[in-house]
Parts: sequence; structure tokens; C-alpha cells
Amino acid sequence: MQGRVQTPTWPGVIEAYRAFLPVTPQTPVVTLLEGNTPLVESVRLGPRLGLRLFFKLESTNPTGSFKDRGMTVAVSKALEAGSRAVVCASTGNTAASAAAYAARAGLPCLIILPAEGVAQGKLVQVFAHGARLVAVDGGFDAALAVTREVSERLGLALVNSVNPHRLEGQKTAAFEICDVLGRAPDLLALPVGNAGNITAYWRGFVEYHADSRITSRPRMLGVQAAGAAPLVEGRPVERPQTVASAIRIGNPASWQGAVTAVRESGGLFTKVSDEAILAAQKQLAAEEGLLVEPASAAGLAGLQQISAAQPFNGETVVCILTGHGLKDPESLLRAGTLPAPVTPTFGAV
Ligand code: AN7
Repeated sequence: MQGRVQTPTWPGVIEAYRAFLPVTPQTPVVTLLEGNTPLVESVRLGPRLGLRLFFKLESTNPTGSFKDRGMTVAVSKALEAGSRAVVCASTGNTAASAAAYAARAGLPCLIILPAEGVAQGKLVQVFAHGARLVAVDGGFDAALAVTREVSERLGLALVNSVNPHRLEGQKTAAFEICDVLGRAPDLLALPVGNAGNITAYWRGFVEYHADSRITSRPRMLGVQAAGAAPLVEGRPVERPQTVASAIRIGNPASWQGAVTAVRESGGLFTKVSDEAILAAQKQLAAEEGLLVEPASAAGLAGLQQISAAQPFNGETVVCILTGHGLKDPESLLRAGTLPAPVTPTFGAV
């Protein structure tokens, strides 16, 4: 009798990569079995660009974004430290992840959001997980500034990516890519907002290289939205604007880490228009079967842009799809609307 193929259960990123993470046997592990996300080879968009292109589906993490990798470590460490609550500012995905992991840990969670522009799906997650929510009159950068003060003055654990445990957890995505490919990619493309993720990926590749698990390291392509591109402009942006609300950030906290990643890897920052982001989002859905939120399509838009200037030649590239499309249904409403109902007969249908 033939049953299903037996594979060992994935234990979550802390147990999978314990030796690389700041945990001890005493650390209480708070996990939703995040990580081990699919690396799906592109069937159309990659070949069209002359690439061996893989998409890393970070959208399949428990709360629908890559933030869960860092949150399992940050919340576990907060619990270990005896924190009475966690707090974060967010454009939405950090909030959703913090709310879920805090619920799992049995810790109260306070979320401080910009009043405008957080996608509906992310708000719904925060409410459902029972977090306390404050909306501030201002953008993400102002929300993060006041959140730092709240964290310090009230003694709450700050779980934004300025918390070093967040980046430690997020670097595990780089490990997974190398473990699956059996090598490092030539190039890694990803959206950049607060710049924690690009910093974390680079750290992961550097550590795996130092540990002789890989023999080369990828160039890092950090993609920003044109209206929120401080790392491309080389200075903070006062009023960042973009349809990709997740990366509507004018003064990234991990600025230096991102600059180091790009410089040391021989990579680059680039900016793409909202039109290019939405076109890439649509192509991913219609031609690859992958539904992502706008910010997550920026990596592909960046690859398409640089290939127009300098064609690729069969390189192995990984593009990080950071968050799920269902988080931001408004951005997809142009894709179609429900037609008028017809009687359920063969002729009418
Ligand atoms: C889908 O949730 O900043 O450069 O507060 O949600 O590490 O900030 C989200 C960022 C890319 C950018 N893609 O990553 C937040 C937040 C998605 C995101 C980014 C975010 P970073």
C-alpha cells in the first residue's frame, strides 16, 4: 500500500537554524512553524529576461509575510527577558506578525500605525489577534519615532527591525535559499522599505560563506518605489508616496546595513515607478500564478528595469516575494469586478 511521502515536520526557523541564532536552551521558543518557504522556479517571466529565476514565496509564512522569521526570535527573546508586552510601529506586516506571535506567547501587544495607507488585510489581522492599536497622524517614520519613545519610557519590548533579534531571524531566508539551490544565487532582488530585510539577507549570506556552506555570495539588488526611494536618492524623503504602502518609508532605520549590503556585494539600489510595480504584480498573478501585494512585486520590476539597460545572460537569480496579495485587496480591485448575476441555466451561463 502506498501512502503519502513521509517528510519530517519542519520545526520553525529557530530549531532549524539554532546554531546561527542568539538562543540558548533556556529560551522559550515561540513559533508558528514559520520558514521553509517554497522556492518556485519561474516558467515565463524569468526565461523572458534570460534568467534562471526563482521566486521565494515569503507570502506563505503563517501571517502571510517574511516578518514571521524575525518575529519568532524577537518574541521568544522578549518572553525570555520577562517583558510585559511588545510594541511596534508598522506599515502593516510587522504589525500583523507581532500581533500573532504575541497572541501565541500570551503577551499583550501594542501597535502604532500611520493613520493612512495601511492595507485592509493587515488591519484585519491586527484586530483578530487582539492587539491594542493606536493610529498616528503621520507616516511610518513618525510612527517609529514615537514607538521608540513609548518602548523606552514604558519598558515594553520593541519588535521593529531595530531590535537585533528580528534581523537574526530574517537572515534564515538566505540560509534556506542556499540549502535548496546547493549554492548561492548570482543575484538576489528584493523590495526595500525600512531596509531590515536586505541587511538580514546579506548577513545570512556572509555567515554561510564564512562557515564554508557556500563558495560565493550574491550581488544584492535593493528595489525602492520611485516616490519613496531615500537609498537611491542618498537622502531621507520627507513625504514618501507610493501605491506599495508596505514600503512607504522615507528614512529607513537600517540605512547603514543596506548600504553595506549593496557595497560589499557589488550590488545596487534602483527605483521603479508605481506603474511598473503594478504591472509586475499583474504579471506575477497572470503568468506565474503568484499573487503578491504591490511592494512584493518591486523586486521583479527592478529586474525588468535593469535588464532593459543591460541584458541578463542565464544568471541564477532569486526574487523575494515578501507578502501575500490577499493582504491588500484594494490594490487588486482593478483586476476585475463581479459581473451581474444570471439565472443558473446552461443557456444563461
Ligand atoms: C511586503 O511592516 O516596514 O526593507 O512595518 O511589508 O525590511 O522594511 C514592512 C516592510 C517589503 C520592506 N515587502 O522590508 C512594516 C514594514 C513587504 C513589507 C518590505 C515590507 P524592509
